[in-house]
Amino acid sequence: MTLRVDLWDNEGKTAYAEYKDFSLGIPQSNYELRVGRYSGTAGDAIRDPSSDLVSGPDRYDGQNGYGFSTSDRDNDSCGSDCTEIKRRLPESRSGVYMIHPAASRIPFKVYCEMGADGGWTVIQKRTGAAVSFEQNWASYEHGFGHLTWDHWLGLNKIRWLTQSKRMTLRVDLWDHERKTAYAEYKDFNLGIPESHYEIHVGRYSGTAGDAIRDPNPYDGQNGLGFSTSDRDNDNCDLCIFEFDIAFHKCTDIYGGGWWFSGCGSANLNGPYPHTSMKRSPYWKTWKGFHLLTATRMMIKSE
Ligand SMILES: [Ca+2]
Repeated sequence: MTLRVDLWDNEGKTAYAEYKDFSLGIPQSNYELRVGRYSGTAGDAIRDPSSDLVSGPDRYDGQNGYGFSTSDRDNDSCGSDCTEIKRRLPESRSGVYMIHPAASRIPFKVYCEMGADGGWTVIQKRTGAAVSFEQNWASYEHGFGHLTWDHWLGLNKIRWLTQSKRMTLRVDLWDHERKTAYAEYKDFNLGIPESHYEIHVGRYSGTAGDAIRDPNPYDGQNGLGFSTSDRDNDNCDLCIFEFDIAFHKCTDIYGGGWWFSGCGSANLNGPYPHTSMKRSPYWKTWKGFHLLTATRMMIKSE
């Protein structure tokens, strides 16, 4: 079937949109909408190819593939986080979704990792050097990168998410031999902007080691504020690197932006490639300072 949509405005002007291969899904899929190739004069509203930029417009307007909703049957993709969307719509697949946490004034887009254990909201992902994580405070606060691959969601959005619900943080790590390890923390949340979004994590479980809550005060990072090259909130006043290089800002040696102490057992936002003067992404309790080739941080509500 071809679908034709005719529209008239209050000046009698008209426009149309035509879609090839129009069909509806089975009732159990809530009659989800499927359309193919577009032509017309009204624009392709149903398949709106909105970008996957983290810092792009805060909207996701595509409707292709969605079920039908009425006031008494909510099948839209909006939830307060990925966990809620997955619970409500168990068939949901991994991808970009619009969410609206209670603490946030506006809805925004996130990447949802939909697994057998529920829906996870991705807050950080790295697979290579294409997206630079050498960014300033404003970028780390509002987010950067591409939702469908490498990105940082943004301290303000992570805070809204953790303010609204009790969250578990999961950190996934990969090394150059494609070995993998993980760390999970209960009760993950970020403090207010005035506290520089200080990180708080609870009980640890996993295989990568508890790098964030290292008992050594120079290595432990729990309770510390976030630092970037232009905002020094770390616990390093005079630190020594490899016996002879003195520095007072952790980002000078470790790069990126992180909840540095002095400077700490983890930083997943360090620069690639490995040959640079700065340290690459590391999780000391798993691989020491050896380069991690890929990392992902994501959160799930209880
Ligand atoms: Ca410092």
